[in-house]
Amino acid sequence: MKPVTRYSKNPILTKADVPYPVATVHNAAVVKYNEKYIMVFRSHLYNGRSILGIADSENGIDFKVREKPFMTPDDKSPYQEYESWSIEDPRITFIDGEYIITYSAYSPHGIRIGLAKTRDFKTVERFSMITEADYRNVVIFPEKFNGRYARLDRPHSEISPWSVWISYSPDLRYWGESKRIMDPVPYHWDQMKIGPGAPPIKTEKGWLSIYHGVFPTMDGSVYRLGVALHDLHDPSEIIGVSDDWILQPEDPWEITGYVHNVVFSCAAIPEDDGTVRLYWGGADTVMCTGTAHINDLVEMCLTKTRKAMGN
Ligand code: BMA
Repeated sequence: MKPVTRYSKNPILTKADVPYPVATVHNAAVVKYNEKYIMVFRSHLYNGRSILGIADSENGIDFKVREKPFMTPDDKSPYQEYESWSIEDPRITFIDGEYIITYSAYSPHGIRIGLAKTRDFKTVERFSMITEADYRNVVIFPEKFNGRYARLDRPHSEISPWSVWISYSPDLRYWGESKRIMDPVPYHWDQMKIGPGAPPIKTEKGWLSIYHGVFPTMDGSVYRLGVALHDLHDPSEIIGVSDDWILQPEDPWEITGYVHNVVFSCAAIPEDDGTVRLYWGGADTVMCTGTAHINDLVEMCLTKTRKAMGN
């Protein structure tokens, strides 16, 4: 069984749909806003650096890109210094009446995570840089735990494996009580590094987290997607991780592109019918979508399970 059914007319968004010059459209955040869908997507400019565009959709599949980019590297202190190269890979969580956007900020000082807020997707305000260098893949849970926000992220390190960590915050600005909670597994599809993908989805059996895993081959790295289930009350506890991936590069636009053999997700939207609509970038070049049954993904975590650490 393939847990994810690809949309038959993928890719759903490409550079041809963007009314200003870009080389790619990929790694997008998608959220529901006023019963519609909004996509905030990454694009490479022709100088190789990335900005964030924005697109609207009635059905989550057909998106219309707005005339102007949504976010570009800031030209004001204190953000300018840390975003001067690029802003990339947004994730969006709706919590406390606001849409919280986290994104990777690239500069000569490394990769930090910026946090910005919007209520209407017309204006957006930067709130804080929430990590030092070098982090990526920050996703914020859509609920608080004992009054505190929680996030998953993935620090880089020369020493330990590139694992998933959790941290907490009273105010979205100051983060702490950081703890490593999930490791890559040697000689498995995600042995080289793992990183949070979409903000976690609440299910009856736990928080479902879609993450990416990377395997090094003689032909470069292969990016796939997997699933993990976190305890509903204590998200630092992982109930189970599916030993099998849920999606790997198979379509031509996932196998070939700017970076070949990549499916990379920053968004998944639970729908009322028990499915989840997944979004992923194909080969760092185009945006794709597909659906899965939430119960199937949860079952994979519970029955094809492996431990989150110590394998
Ligand atoms: C990661 C990030 C992602 C990208 C992926 C595959 O390290 O840079 O933005 O999609 O590599 O190139």
